[in-house]
Amino acid sequence: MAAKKATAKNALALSKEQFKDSIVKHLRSTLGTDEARANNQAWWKATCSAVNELVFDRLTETSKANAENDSRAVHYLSLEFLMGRLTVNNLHNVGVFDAARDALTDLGKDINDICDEEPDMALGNGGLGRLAACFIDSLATLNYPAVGYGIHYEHGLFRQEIQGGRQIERPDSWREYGNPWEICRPESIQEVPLYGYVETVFGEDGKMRKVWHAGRQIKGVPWDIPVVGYEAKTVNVLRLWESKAADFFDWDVFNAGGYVDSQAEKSQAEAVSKVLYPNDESEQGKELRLIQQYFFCACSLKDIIRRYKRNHTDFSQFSKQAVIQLNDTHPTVAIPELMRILIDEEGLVWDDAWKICSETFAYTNHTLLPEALEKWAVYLFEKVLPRHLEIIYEINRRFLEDEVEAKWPGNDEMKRHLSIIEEGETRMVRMAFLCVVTCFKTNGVAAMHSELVKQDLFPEFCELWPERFENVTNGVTPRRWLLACNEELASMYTDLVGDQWPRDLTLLSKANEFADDAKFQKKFMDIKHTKKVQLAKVIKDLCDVEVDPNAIFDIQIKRLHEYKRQHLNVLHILALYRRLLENPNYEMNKRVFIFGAKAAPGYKLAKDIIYAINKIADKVNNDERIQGKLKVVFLPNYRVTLAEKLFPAADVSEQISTAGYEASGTGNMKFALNGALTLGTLDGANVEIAEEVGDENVFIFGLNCDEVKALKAAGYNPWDYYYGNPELKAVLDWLETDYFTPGAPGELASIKQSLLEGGDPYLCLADFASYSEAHIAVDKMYSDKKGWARKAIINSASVGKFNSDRSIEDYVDRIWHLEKVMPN
Ligand code: KOT
Repeated sequence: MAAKKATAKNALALSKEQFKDSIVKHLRSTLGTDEARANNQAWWKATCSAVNELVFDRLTETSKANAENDSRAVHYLSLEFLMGRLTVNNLHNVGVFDAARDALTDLGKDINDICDEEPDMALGNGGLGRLAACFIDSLATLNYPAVGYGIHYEHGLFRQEIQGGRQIERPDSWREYGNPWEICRPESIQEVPLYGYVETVFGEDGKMRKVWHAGRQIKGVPWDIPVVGYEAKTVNVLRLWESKAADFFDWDVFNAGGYVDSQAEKSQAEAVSKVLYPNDESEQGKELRLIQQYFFCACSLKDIIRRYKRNHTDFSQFSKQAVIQLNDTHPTVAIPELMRILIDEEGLVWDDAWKICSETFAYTNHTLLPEALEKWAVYLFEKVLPRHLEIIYEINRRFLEDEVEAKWPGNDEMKRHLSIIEEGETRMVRMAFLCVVTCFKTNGVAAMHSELVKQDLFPEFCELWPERFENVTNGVTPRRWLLACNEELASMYTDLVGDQWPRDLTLLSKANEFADDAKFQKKFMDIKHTKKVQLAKVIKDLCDVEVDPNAIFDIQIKRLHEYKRQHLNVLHILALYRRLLENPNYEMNKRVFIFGAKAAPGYKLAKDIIYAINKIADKVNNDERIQGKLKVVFLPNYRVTLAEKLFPAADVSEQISTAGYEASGTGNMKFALNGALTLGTLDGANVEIAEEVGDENVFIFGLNCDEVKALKAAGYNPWDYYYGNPELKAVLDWLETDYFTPGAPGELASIKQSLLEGGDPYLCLADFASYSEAHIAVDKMYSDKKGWARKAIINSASVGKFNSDRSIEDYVDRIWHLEKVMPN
């Protein structure tokens, strides 16, 4: 019997024949070509236009329903939305994927080739940006009024090329040839002031007012990306701002004969939305980055207020109508901006403005890493946003003199410790403190992380306001991360539990009843094998490496960072390789270690680790002595589109961060959902995944968070582990030779150095032995085919909790308090 499919129901759905007609019509009337002349790009755009006929209609209905209801809405402010491709996802969510595929087949086209024309919308670095993308998908699916606000970067995250084993960054130009999903809205352009000075003026009533005389003005042009909920009832908007020169500025200069100057003005203004900063979890304090933050916050707030004012004449209902979620501290400047608008422009008194702000903003923390906690030099603020600095000072003064003084009377040390302004050689604004002081809720992104946010990051704030701290465990959208990326497994589940699982992922738990069923196991593992065969082909195409789909596919895909410990994975690979060389009969299942990772362009050690992986891969993959038992693959340009091919093909999911450092992780959820077994530390959401799937179905190793802290407090000495473990010593020493870099000894030495002289800040050496044992357990377990299949099924069937719809419902219950609006 042909497998059933979970197909979104949609009254507007097109039949195959209608879809064909629509595509052909768009080829001709939208793209100015025809079936005979069109290239794949034109076919792709015509397909998108056909879908958009449905999508735009739902978009209009949704905004009409929201306006009529005057409903409370969430505004998700994020500097990053890592959307990936939209075509396949939208076809699924509108419920016309099959019709589109069959229509294209009839027209002589393969839907995969056509959809491959779409560039990734890579407007984010990693986890934080991808989470934002999953969240707006869930908000639309659940019919909540919501707008995502961000920046319309001309260049998203760089494209990674590997040359001679090293990462090279190339510009990403995702909209070079136009993007069929976006709609420009010139009617909603906003002006953004910058620089200048603040004047204190006294009105005729004797009242003091502040006037900010901006030194420059740029404009923000909104581009709307429709966000199609599952079954396309609701289509929300992701509104991205593009910066342009404000008209009157360049015209003034131009008219005065300064054509060249006016061009400089134009390119300065356009620089603001030119490129996404590629630094994941580290801060650089660059002026242009501060301007990016302010630019999109100012545009978004004006947009929110403009919409509010359609139905309201004063601000008394503002915080009832609008909640603004700050995706980490990057949009924090929205706080003083709203204060400024309310006081300076709308004439509210401080206390009323403050009440509105503190009832409107909520803040999500995504990291505990000290280098990622944003601070801005006071002098930069003063230069770019002088009025905002004054407001921040006043927020701080009131906080210290009222709240801190009341709780800890006369304690100047505490005031210094909690001040939003950090004293020192360069005075700094601590953005996270400004968030916690203002926001009515602060949340972490996994249970363990939220505890650490309270205990380690903000303990005193938590003493002051315990009720402000929440947890909302992250989730991922099952539409993209199972339905669209793993059609085979998706239809197996639809056969088993019906077609509602893409909404209610807990329905998959039914599969637990079949975890020991031989037929079910075979079907499940056959699908895994199919996905591994497909991935093997991708690996051959991209890396020219042959891998055996019967081998264990062991995958670590995430940004490259020391705390994520790709180099711990490398040390273990070297240990395995050494065992195989020393003992050709060393018992192990064939294993393919697969990596995908981008390094921040200025992060030297991260780039050295990529180089090491590639050099080790060269050697290992071509060493006949080990008879193909071990392969190492580094897939270039890891991104959402590649991730969609990797998660379904994984046997082992590497989640090996030092305990206490990974806030949540979301890749861990996608792996488990697709039937991979987690090899991980008790960190972030791994803890909750283990809880859901059962300890016996994951491989946990290493120090836990308390042990990490204790070892650090006691004075961790990596040399003890180096001298105490001959195998570890041997692989570290290997890195200093020219074995992997013939004729160039020392090219991989920086890794050893960081782990010994550098003090091994993330305890790779301390966890090495335990990690290595866990790998032996993985290998043993894989030999038991039935035992492994059982565990893979249980993993996939038991992670319903990590549906981002559940995360959104948690946000709604605990923080946003929204009501659903059903468009007609
Ligand atoms: C980046 C810069 C500053 C502050 C935080 C970040 C950040 C955090 N970027 N990505 N993250 C990740 O966010 C994910 C979603 O919550 C988490 O799953 C992951 O653990 C974070 O590392």
